[in-house]
Amino acid sequence: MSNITTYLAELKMEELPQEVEKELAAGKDPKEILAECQEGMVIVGEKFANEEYYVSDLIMSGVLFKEVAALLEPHLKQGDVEYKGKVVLGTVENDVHDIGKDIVGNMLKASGFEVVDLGVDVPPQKFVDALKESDAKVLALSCLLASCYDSILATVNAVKDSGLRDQVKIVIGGGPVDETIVDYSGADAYGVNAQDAVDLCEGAIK
Ligand code: B12
Repeated sequence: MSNITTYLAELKMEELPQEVEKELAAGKDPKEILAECQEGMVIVGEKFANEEYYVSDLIMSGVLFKEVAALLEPHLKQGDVEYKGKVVLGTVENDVHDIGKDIVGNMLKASGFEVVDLGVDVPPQKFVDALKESDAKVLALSCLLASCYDSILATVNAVKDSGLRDQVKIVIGGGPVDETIVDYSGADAYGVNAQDAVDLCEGAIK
């Protein structure tokens, strides 16, 4: 296991940012660091599920990850990129996880997308209103909780009811989301990381 994964899994508030700075200075790919942090977060989640960690530790892992994401962000920028179009992004209703969503948003922006980020716990109608207002052709939904699959379904249905479904591609992602949730909700595709999100959004606007 990498130092970064271990430090995040063990919530090392001082060692982790120092290690990230050190590895960036040594020329390590920031996307690799991001992937190692995500691995660390999975371990935090497992420790929480095993009752070794508490909600306070989840909160701490969130603070720590955001600190690392801020260190990585300038390194993820890709210079001058071609404008690719608009994406409406948000975490679905009843879910307040925003770390993955923010990383997806930053990567989309770095790749040339204009991102309308609606935040967390977003009701279906708010997504629809934003699609109408922005004329975006892609809707990206983040969902970390199995209890919120119905929020994905409700959002897809709200887009259908608004008459926009034919013009808008809906991509989903976040920890537990997979092909079965695509089938369940009627979304178009899912991705497992922020690079997938970029690839899916690029595919959707073609
Ligand atoms: C940090 C954390 C929290 C923090 C969140 C802080 C924040 N600002 O986001 C806090 C403390 C708020 C929290 C609360 C809760 N949490 Co929580 N949390 C986590 C933890 C440890 C890490 C999540 C994370 O940030 N990962 C790192 C990011 C980078 O990864 P990611 O979100 O998956 O995003 C990546 C990809 O999935 C993808 N992606 C994400 N979105 C999208 C969208 C698209 C379109 C695409 C293509 C890709 C994509 O790209 C991202 C970058 O690579 C996870 C463990 C885990 N395995 O995920 C549990 C976890 C998600 N939480 C869990 C639970 C149960 C809860 C609580 C119910 C706990 C409680 N009893 O109160 C509450 C729910 C609150 C709510 N209503 O939302 C469970 C969910 C179980 C389940 N399957 O339903 C998990 C899995 C822990 C566990 N193993 O039990 N949590």
